[in-house]
Amino acid sequence: MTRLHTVADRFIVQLPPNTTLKDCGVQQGPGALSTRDKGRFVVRDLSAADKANIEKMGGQVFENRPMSNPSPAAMKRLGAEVTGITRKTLNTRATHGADKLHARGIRGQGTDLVIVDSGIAPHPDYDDRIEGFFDVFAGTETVPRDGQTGHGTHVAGIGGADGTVRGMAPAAAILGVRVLDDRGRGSTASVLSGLDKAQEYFLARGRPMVVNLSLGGPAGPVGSDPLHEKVKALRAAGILVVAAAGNDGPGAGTISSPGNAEDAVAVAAFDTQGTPEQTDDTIAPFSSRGSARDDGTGQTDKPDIGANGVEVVSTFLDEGFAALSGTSMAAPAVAGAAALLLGRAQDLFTNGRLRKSAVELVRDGDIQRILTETAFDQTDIPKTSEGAGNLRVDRAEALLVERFGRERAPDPCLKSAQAAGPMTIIGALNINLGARGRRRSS
Ligand SMILES: [Ca+2]
Ligand SMILES: [Ca+2]
Repeated sequence: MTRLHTVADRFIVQLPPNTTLKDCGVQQGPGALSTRDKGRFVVRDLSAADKANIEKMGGQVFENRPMSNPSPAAMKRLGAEVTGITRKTLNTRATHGADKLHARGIRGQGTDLVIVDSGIAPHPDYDDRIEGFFDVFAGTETVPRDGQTGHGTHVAGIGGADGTVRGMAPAAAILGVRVLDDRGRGSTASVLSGLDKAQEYFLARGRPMVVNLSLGGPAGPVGSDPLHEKVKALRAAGILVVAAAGNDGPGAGTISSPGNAEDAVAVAAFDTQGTPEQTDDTIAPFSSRGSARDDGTGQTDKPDIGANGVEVVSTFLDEGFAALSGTSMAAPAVAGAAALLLGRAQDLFTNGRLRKSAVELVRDGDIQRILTETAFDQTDIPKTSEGAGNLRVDRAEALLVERFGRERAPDPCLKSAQAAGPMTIIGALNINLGARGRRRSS
């Protein structure tokens, strides 16, 4: 087993184009943790001389920082049974307008929702829709599982459960990528490996994709964070990345990485106050805040948007349920909403009724703009707390169609040429694992 979560004495190297470690005078040896270099990132031990050589050749050396789910102290587990819990945020779907889209058959079908987290425990509310599960520590596909925290299981349910709990995108395929260990610990390197895997899934499956990152670590200066570049690369490929803002509020400048990445959609946590209207919602005190002044950490325009993040009921370990609080719970509401929009967009596009494909809408920043422009903005809550405001996916869908819809189908020849464009299937992975495989064989 590799030890990607171990951060001491490990470095992340970004090599210059067409350059190997050997070219930089660094010998491959037992210190190499990963030769994964799709993003030209390599993780390994380095001596001071190695570092100097790499930098001399035009490469960059970054620290491998600890990453985890936002502080569990700000998350409350209220119970393992959904029955008997009359939680105020059972209505996450309704308050964000997802119910209206579900009623019209817009349920995220045809999209992939990737939960990059502590794992996903099998659960009857989404079991048969986990279409892939990769463990970066094992370096391989495995059966779906979660660590002791149950964190990823809870996050997955908010995004895509369809049972006792119904998530935002109940028909999206769920892909699990485990980047935090049994105790919820990971590193920049494990998250980078997880994002590499998401990109592999994207290329293999050729479907619109949203990646949810309900995790983070301390934010450093923008140029010192390889996660920022990785997120940018995913966006450029047409993959939307949604990240928790962090649970380090209410102080200013507390957005964590990778939520502070320019190309990530950073999500703040709202408290619904137990009512379906968003007019009385407040920002949770723990929700990380951006900063009004540019401090070099990319926090001036963060967070981007907010969603329910207090006492959110979702799936949990042992096929149970729990109510948890955190920006970790708000992020998958936005990720699921994005899956609804992307599924809708791709459906309209393939029928010649939309001018852009789902991938183009992500790549060009349109999905993010549509989500933020339609968010419910409370004038008395500052942008550094709520970003553009509270998620309203029903209004976002309307704006999507208004802005990019077309009256008539285009010339069929042109349409097929466009459809063959940006999403090309270049390979296939063995991705049918776990419950899906079991069900098929039973
Ligand atoms: Ca409310
Ligand atoms: Ca506001």
